[in-house]
Amino acid sequence: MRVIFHIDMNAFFANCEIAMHPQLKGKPLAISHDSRRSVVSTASYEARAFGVHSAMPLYMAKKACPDLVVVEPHFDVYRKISHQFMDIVRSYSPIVEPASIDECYCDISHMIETTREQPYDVAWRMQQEIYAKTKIPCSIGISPNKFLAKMASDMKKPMGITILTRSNIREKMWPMPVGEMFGIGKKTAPRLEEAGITTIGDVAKEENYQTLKVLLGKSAYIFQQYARGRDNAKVDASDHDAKSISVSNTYEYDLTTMDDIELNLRALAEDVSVRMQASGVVSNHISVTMKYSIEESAVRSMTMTNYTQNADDIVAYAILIAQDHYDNRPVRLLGIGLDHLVPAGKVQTQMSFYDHDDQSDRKEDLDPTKTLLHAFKSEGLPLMRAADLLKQKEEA
Ligand code: TTP
Ligand code: MG
Ligand code: MG
Repeated sequence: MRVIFHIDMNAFFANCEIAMHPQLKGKPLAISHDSRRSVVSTASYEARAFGVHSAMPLYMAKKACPDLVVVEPHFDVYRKISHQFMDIVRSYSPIVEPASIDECYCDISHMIETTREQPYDVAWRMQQEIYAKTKIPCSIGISPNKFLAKMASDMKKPMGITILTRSNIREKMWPMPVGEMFGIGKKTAPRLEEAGITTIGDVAKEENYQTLKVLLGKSAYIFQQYARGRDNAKVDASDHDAKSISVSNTYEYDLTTMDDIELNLRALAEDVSVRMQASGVVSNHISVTMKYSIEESAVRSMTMTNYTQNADDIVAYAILIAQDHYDNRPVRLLGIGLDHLVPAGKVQTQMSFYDHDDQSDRKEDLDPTKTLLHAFKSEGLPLMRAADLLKQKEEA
């Protein structure tokens, strides 16, 4: 039987800030721009006790928690800690698949076979080592497959370790609301509930496959398999065959300022970059999705001047596209996609625009879009407005 871990850092951005500034420990924190219309990226568990959570408008968070301490995000720090975290996990088993900036899957089957150590003991050691070296607590799910491991890591936080297998899913997973099933979106959950499928157990036990098919479409079969504790997907760190990688986030509250859109694009760019690095791929073609309502969304794409997997480059282009496209309507979903993926070794990637600068003088709050525009100029490239680039490059 396989042994898969899913490891997810607890309140990641908030705990990174605490690691940098220990005086913040124990305080109710929200990581966000401190402007009236901003949206919270994440909250410390002290702030969550007041109901503050990711994607909540900051003014509501402040109302819920008057002593809230608002901290500006520092993505450079998060990225560094993310790398450190993944390297620690890789020292246990090389089969590691980063899933976002703060989480990864790790297949430790081989290690368990050779050392005969109990999976729980390995998880405990790993968690202690991650905490000792990064100062960030994490939770670990231990399961025979990726889906159950992902569900398990979310069950006990912070510093939780949860074993979830087909022999205990009845007690541990089936009673959970269907909306907490990984992969079920915020719009799908209410539709399932209306049809009487309110728990994960209901998905597992539904005998009328057509009912699920109507609600979940092509994914009905796979979701029922998941709910029954079955998932054959491999932990795969080097998916060279993928043609594209994309990430998106649906926001509970619409994003209403360019500042917030930029902040959230940055978070998405970090995630997509982590995944591209893990797969060893680069791309020169980026798209940004902005969704305004159920019916209305726009996807705009452009070709980048070089192949990259670098988060700063990706976010710079994403912002360029978004700035050009944004027309002040509230945005409910943002997505970034990279396609034309090729193995990193196959193309000559230019240095990141940022590598032109001496890293030691680099300011953390460097504006990526300005840097990109500067790079266009300094490389002698014609400086075009994003609109013009879009007209040229946009795909039919
Ligand atoms: P998560 O792992 O979803 O959340 P978390 O680590 O803050 O909390 P938990 O302990 O429940 O795992 O996301 C990782 C980071 O990604 C999070 O710290 C901030 C960022 N993020 C956003 O910027 N916007 C969002 O809407 C979410 C969900 C996360
Ligand atoms: Mg997390
Ligand atoms: Mg996570």
